Amino acid sequence: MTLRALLVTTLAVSTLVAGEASAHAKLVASDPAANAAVAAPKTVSLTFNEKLAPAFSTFEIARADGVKIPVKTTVSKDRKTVSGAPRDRLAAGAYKVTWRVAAADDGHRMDGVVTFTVK
Ligand SMILES: [Cu+2]
Repeated sequence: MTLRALLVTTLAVSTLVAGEASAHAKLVASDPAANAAVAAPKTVSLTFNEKLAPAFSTFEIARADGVKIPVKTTVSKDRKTVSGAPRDRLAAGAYKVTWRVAAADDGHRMDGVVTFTVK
């Protein structure tokens, strides 16, 4: 291994360790999966790596043109998954799920977006 390669590897490892040290809730899975093209889903669910504070953890679904799809979300018993059923069947097109959650342990808030397409 050259010195340069060693330096790059060391840097990559420290970045990884720093990322894992933060206790923030991270999205680990979603259904539909991010960027997937699927049949109209009956429910949308997002799973995180740690327990959430249910009162501060939810998501919204919007079409590509910004129109929101009514959805009531709930947090699972193990408090790691937020799910909700869109009130109406989702028509073909692109959708954006904008989530906001708070970690149960330290209350830190995180947010993000998952997109998927209905065929
Ligand atoms: Cu935190």
